[in-house]
Amino acid sequence: MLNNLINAMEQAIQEVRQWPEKTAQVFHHNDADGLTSGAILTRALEREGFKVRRFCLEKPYPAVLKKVFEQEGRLLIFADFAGRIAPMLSDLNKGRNLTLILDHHVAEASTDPKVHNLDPDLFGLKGDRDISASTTCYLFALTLNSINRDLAHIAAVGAVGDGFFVDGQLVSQNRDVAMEAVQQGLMEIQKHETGERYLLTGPNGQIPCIELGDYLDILGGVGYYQQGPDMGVKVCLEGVTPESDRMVEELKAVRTKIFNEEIKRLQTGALIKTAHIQWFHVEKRLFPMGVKMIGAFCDAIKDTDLIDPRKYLAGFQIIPDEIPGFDAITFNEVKISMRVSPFMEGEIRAGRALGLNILLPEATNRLGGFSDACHSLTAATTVAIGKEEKLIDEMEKILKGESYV
Ligand SMILES: [Mn+2]
Repeated sequence: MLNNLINAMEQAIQEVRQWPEKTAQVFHHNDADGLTSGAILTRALEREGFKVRRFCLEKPYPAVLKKVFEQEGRLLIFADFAGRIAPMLSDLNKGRNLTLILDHHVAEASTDPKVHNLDPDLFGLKGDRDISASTTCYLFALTLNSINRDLAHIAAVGAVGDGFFVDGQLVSQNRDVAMEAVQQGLMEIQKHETGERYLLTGPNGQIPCIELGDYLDILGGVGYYQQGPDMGVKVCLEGVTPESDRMVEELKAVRTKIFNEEIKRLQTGALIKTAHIQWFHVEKRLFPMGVKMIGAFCDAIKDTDLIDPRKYLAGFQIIPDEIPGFDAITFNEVKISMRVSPFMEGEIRAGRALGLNILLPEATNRLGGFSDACHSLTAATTVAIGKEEKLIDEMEKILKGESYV
């Protein structure tokens, strides 16, 4: 399993070394796992003499991918997304660019030999348990050159950031990177009653990985349109600085203000309820925070008495027509994020309610929308502006057809 993945990485690396283009374009996600992935790839590729152009994306939007694949002869690397859409990337690429996918979400095989899907999911590993994107990127970096072993602690931060623990601790490849960092004296693992705590050890003392993960999430998510991801990658490679601390504090204040305003709206009638779903629309009011923040806002309210614990929760947000690093892009799309209460979580886990990973992509497909990474308890997709109510209707239709609802 792991051997097959490493073999596939070796093959891809051989092609990378033979490829004439010596600038790597790295497209990575903006959460802690994605930022650590971007940092690991940047450092590892630069060490091999590549010039790295990094682009942080909140999602691999088709409109963005179309632009990316207008190029030819390039070296393109996708990290922490795109595993599932390898067939689509293959269709866009048509053998023209050497493309690598280092994701860990549920994946589909590529159909273009020049698109290497190195998603561990295709090799029998579980991306929501064994291996994060950061650990996948670390394995890639290590396969590239063993000098990159010193990046293990960055991979561990990403793994903790994605929050895939078994009995309170990292497992499999994710745990291996943490143990590697411990051996290098860069990490300490503390046992406690419910599992393990992972502490990064730096020149200025220790930071729990979980805290650093939140810190990176704020830079990448809240600060997405304000160079937060650049600062996040810098923090991964060079550590926390007073400058990054200041940025995080400012971003937190922005988030609190915007969230409080939205909560006020929901308290005064902005939450719409259907048979199984409760939903709201924030239009463009979360800007300049990134569109990941609609999911974060759902998370912030899903356990509160603002919402009905027996219904699915959905929030819509208009996607801004800009992506840092790209020319203007017209999306004309809304993002929907869905979450569930602790009660609904129990129902889904017990198989008595439909998981979001089935419900939302199915309804989105029917409206010609785009699904990327959907999990059973958290999910997000995009549809054209104006189709919001139709999407809710489609989900209701699906739920009414399910015998257990
Ligand atoms: Mn991830």
